[in-house]
Amino acid sequence: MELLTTQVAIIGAGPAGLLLGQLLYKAGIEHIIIEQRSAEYVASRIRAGILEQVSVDLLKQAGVDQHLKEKGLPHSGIEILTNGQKHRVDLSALTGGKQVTVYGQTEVTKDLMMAREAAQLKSFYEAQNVQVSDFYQTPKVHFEYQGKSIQIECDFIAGCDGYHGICRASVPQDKIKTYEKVYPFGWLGVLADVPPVADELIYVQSERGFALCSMRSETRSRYYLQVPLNDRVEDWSDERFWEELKSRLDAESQKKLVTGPSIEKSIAPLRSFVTEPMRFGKLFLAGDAAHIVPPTGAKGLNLAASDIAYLSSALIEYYVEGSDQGIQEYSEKCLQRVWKAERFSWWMTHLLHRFEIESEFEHKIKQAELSYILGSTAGKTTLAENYVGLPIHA
Ligand code: RFL
Ligand code: PHB
Repeated sequence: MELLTTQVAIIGAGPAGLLLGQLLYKAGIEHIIIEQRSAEYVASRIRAGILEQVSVDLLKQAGVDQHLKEKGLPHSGIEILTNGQKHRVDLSALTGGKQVTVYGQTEVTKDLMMAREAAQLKSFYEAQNVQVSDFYQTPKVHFEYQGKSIQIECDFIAGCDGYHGICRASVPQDKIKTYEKVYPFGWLGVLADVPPVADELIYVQSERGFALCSMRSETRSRYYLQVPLNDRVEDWSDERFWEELKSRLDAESQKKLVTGPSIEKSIAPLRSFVTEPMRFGKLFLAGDAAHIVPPTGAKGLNLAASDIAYLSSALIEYYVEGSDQGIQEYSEKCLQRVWKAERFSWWMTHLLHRFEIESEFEHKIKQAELSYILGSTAGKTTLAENYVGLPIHA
């Protein structure tokens, strides 16, 4: 068995793990990343598309904002379509000038991977049987790599291994509490090289269900449809997808919609999930390993980034200033922000989707709520404030 030592072992090379690695490297803290999939697989996953300013700032701090500055599309508003009418939520005007940036998670991941390669930082991709142990005393990570058995001894383990990872699963049952809500539908996502239907994102509430018109660039669109949970991708030809999307849009957007062959199509179930606490001795959970939000509020990737903001500064404080205050406070600080993003994501999901089980009364109340929100500056402000992202050190 090969024995290695490092300061921080990071499990998972998604955006959370890669961003943490880059911030630690910048601060001169030694770390190793262990990832179970191949680099190509990780780089090709199509997921989130909206970055809050907090996430953009963090990527800048990590020194990986070159492409983001060139290719990211700043957006100062979103549209909400209900009852065949579009209503603009002017994010900037309602939040004192804040905006969001359209920049795909795939690009964030690639930028971070390139920076990592340039700095020749140590990563093990395609690691098998990854296990973490002894994290209340002397943390260790074990795995197999290219037929060899490897053990890493470290000061801390960062569990950035997503919802299905092994870090959360390694915590003793009596030390962890989880909260969960599963929604009775999924999102069918399509990526296509066609110009977006509008300059801004359109969140669609319709009698046929939710839809979202998003984008990756001026020539690449990302569209989503609310679909029943048991639908399969094979049930949805491109033709059926475009027809259904069109039927949920307003007359102007129907005319403007440009269709074309899909280059990716997938169905994701919607879930709300929170783990408490987020630190177990010297094991930290961050990102999807600790919490999941339904994508309606565009918060998943941004929450992963804010966890990493807290975790990187806690570790820097520990190694550079010799203080463990940030480590002690990590879980509480993260969870305060996590629960607010959970609430917002749940609320947006509830407000904009069609629930088969809701009564006619509940449906009417929901329409009234949406109508109130969109007709009131106070209502729109609460939406805008949450959408652009709550402050990180509040
Ligand atoms: P990730 O991106 O899941 O990365 C975790 C990494 O850990 C690896 N891993 C392991 N490595 C070693 N050993 C093990 N035992 C391991 N088990 C797992 C995995 O291979 C992976 O590389 O988590 P991270 O870094 O916390 O980042 C979070 C974001 O990816 C996530 O919040 C968002 O993508 C959520 N999400 C979306 N968010 C949005 O804001 N908008 C979206 O449109 C959106 N679409 C999505 C999504 C998440 C999806 N998932 C998780 C199914 C669509 C999908 C399909
Ligand atoms: C996306 O572009 O993938 C996207 C945008 C906004 C959301 C969810 C997904 O709320």
